[in-house]
Amino acid sequence: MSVGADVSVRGWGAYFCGANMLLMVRVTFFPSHAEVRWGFRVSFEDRILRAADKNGTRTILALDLEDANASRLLKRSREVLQSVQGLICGVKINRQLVMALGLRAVADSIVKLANDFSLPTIMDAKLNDVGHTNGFMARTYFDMGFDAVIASPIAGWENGLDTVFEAANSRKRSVILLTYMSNPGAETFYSLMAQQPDGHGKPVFEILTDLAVEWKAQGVIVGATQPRVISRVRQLAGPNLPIYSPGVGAQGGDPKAALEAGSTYLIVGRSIYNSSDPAKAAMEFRRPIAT
Ligand code: FNU
Repeated sequence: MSVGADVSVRGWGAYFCGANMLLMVRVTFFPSHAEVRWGFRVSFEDRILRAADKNGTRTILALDLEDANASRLLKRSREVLQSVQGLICGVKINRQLVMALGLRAVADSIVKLANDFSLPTIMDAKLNDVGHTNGFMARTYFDMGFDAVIASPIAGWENGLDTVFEAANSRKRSVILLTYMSNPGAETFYSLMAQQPDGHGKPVFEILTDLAVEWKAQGVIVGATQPRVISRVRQLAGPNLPIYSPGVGAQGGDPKAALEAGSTYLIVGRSIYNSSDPAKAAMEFRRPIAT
């Protein structure tokens, strides 16, 4: 029996299974063979779990370096990624790199490099617009190779995030929803009590957690600065929904407290890339799961 994996074309791929069977499989553009197993795309959840197991870590690198000189920025970003690649389980890109380098350059350099290290990538787009604009952005990020996008549930479903989930589901990619941000000011809105039809109040973040479950999001963002909120979201969402927690280190959150409260992954930027020894800093974030 021979099985083929077509990793570089858009269209239909033909796979021979056994003597006479010809299996036609729809394939889209895969920027790296690291994302493909037997002709099928490996899901974001599986890729990040594998990297977490292999590297013994739950740290996602937020690669947000800033530099007015684009070639120096690209070089330094690649060096940081290279130096910590065996100590992280994913890479999150934000506007710092995309605005300075352009999306295509980020895809061709950083996303590709992450794929070469078998690390999945998240675009921190915080999508929060009407449907056709959200859909365009989600499709573009996915087609540039990102495995997951971050979106804000405040836009609602109909003609809001429906297009983001459509784009993700049809490409086997993932959507992570903001549920409680890590900055101190987040409390103003995310903790607000919203009146329910039965007259009782419910904090906004609990409503957003319920929406993440209802919409089958592949994860939620809850700031590491809020361990009590993390516990509550874990309680409401059950054991399987991944909780991604930014806000450790530079923003004051404690990695151990966040993981003990129920976070699945930590998102860490400045504490790693601003360190004089990024690998040593990334190693420190492995400590809470080793003990
Ligand atoms: P570091 N980020 C955040 N808090 O910090 N996406 C949130 O609630 C959130 C985020 C991002 O502080 C932030 O933009 F939803 O240097 C940055 O990219 O460790 C990263 O997480 C944290 O970076």
